[in-house]
Amino acid sequence: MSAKPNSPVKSLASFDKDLAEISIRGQWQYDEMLERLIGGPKTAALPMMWKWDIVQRKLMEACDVMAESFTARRNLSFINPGLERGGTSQTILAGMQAVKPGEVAWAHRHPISALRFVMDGDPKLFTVVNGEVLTMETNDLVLTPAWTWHDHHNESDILGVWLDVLDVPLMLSLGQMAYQPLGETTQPIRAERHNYLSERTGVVRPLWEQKVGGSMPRRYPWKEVKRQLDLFCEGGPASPYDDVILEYVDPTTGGSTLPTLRCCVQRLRPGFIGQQHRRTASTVYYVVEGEGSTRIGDTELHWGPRDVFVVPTWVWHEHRCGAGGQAATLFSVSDAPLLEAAQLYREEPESQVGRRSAPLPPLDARKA
Ligand code: 1HN
Repeated sequence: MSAKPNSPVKSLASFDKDLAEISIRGQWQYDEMLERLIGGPKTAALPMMWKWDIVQRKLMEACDVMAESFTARRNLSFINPGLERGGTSQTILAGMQAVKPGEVAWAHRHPISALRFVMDGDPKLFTVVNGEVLTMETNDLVLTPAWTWHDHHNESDILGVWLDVLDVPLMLSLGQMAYQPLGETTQPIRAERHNYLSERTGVVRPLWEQKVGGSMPRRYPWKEVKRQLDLFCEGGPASPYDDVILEYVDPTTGGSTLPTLRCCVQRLRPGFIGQQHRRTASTVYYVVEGEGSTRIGDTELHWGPRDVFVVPTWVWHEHRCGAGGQAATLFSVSDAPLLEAAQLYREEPESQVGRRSAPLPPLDARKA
């Protein structure tokens, strides 16, 4: 006796509907998506640029429209039109914030890790982080790690402006979003500077104390960063993709500035034409100085001072220094540390991170 052919009692589509009604989905419903993702990761994020002249005009308008900053920050966030959840990339939200003289952006905290790269700074512009005053001078980097209390103060007579970079879309996708306003404008400031935790992560520390680490208030003064950047630009091989690129480090771990975000500063020296590469990390760039262009997939972006652009996940891209004979300096933030923790960080055609060994002592180098 031959086996009876399997005659379906209902169509697969109506079976799928039955399953949906009881909150179940057959794995086959992922087939189409998985097929589309061959060769991925593929992101819906688009290569995008926000030009400073346009953003500046809107920031000025925001100063009129939104008279006082109060709890809400006068922040204009850069939204990638390819992404449904918002965000500049899949994991990162970047934007620019203006604080008028005399204003305070009220104290609050959240699980979002954030950082500020100062555009128009002053010794009297500062953010208080967990009771510690972090001065915001031009091109300084200031961290507000996850769950740290922070409020911004402008006691100068200039309009304070900075780039905000936060891991908002990541926190949203992890379901970790939360918010805690302090309920007062300002948090208490530590009375004595010698009690600052951030004074324990420099080149010396109190021997009688336990080591500190983790989410710390931290400022990276531009003066120090620039000194090292200038130094490494003096010669020697750099990255064929990024030229002279330096990572901001957490001095307590030697790793990235924040658990989810890596900050870098790079200088494309005059005449630099970068090779093409791609990374699983997404990266937001801020142009500190100079001009140049970045080709991202089929999109060519010509950038100048204070422009912001985003290189999405796994898209081939290449940087070029502008033709004017001036170097270009870029500050960038990526989600690389997060991907590294999940063992998902990859680069093609090769990994440039930690590729070379540090210089040998001159005596050993002579023998090598
Ligand atoms: C935030 O808390 C700040 O603290 C700036 O200055 C921008 C964008 C989205 C969500 C929270 C700030 C922000 C933000």
